[in-house]
Amino acid sequence: MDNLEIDEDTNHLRFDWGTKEILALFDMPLIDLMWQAQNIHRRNNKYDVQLASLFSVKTGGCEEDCSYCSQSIYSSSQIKSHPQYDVAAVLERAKIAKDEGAERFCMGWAWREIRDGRYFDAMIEMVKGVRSLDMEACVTAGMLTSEQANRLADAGLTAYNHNLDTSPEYYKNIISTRTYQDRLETLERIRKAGIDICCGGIIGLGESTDDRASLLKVLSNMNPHPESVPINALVSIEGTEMEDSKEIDSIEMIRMVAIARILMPKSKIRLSAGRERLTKEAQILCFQCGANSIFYGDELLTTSNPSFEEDRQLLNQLGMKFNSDNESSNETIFAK
Ligand code: SAM
Ligand code: DTB
Ligand code: SF4
Repeated sequence: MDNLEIDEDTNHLRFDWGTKEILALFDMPLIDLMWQAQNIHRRNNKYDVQLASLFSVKTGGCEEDCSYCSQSIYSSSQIKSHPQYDVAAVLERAKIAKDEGAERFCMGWAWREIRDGRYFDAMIEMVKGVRSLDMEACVTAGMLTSEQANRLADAGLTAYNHNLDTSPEYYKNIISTRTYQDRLETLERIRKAGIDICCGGIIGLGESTDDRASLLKVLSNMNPHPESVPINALVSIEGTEMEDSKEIDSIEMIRMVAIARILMPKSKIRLSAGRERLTKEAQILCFQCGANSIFYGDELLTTSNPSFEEDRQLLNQLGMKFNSDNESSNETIFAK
């Protein structure tokens, strides 16, 4: 890919995608759609993949009622809940993730919102510690105030993950303890503080194609686009309201990734939850038409993910570089 010309001109990025146009993409024959997405991907990005490691700093006991989530107090899922880990334990995990080859360390808290005090102070120390390991730091911990966003920015936080999950229209069917507007307001505070936005959604919640198009419209009408866009497939967890949901077909994941790539040419599109259910071939098609980031590590928050070894083997087979800013370390890690 060394001779690849990356398009530095961002003026062509669009922030006015309309629902009809997006629905037309959903109606396109898959092969044509993939061709279009691949072209856009090639013009705008190197063919590499960002490895992001995820660690649950505080698990369970969340006051929100997200119907897919095992960490909600409204679910009866049998998970290993634990209070917030201390700073040293989290940084030890970050170091392991770095040694395994991760570029970004994402930390999750099962909170409706961050409260000020010793837990928030510890979060700030974790962010500083991860940054001093020369890794990108991402936090996901629910709603936050402008002051908190500014403190996180001062600590060097790279990105804040705050998903919209689904369309504004379908949202109330999934969550009743907060509104879409609450979510948008937190996203605005993150942006104003100068922190990158990581914002995406879930497919497989029983939503329609219109809902998927509507979610992608909200994301692609943000200016600037979210720097990263996680696309999750529902992992139906026993004890949640969604435990009996039907698994999505991998083709729906490929289509969602391809359309996200067309609408947001330069964002990192992250293949997130549900990747364990995708065959190698389905993942390859996702990479081909635009996915350029994965969660890397044996666990997500309360569910499993492909192992480091499996992912290393897959990336090796594909000859795919990872962590573009850190190319010199690739060979060492690939050789393991
Ligand atoms: N509490 C914070 C929040 O909701 O923003 C942070 C953690 S929360 C678990 C992060 C995201 O993970 C959710 O917004 C949702 O998109 C995704 N997620 C949670 N459970 C999932 C599941 N069972 N399947 C797929 N995605 C899931
Ligand atoms: C995101 O979009 N997906 C990740 C991360 N951001 C925090 C979380 C996936 C959670 C999957 C279900 C679980 O492990 O509990
Ligand atoms: Fe809480 Fe986040 Fe789970 Fe919703 S998705 S219940 S906010 S941890």
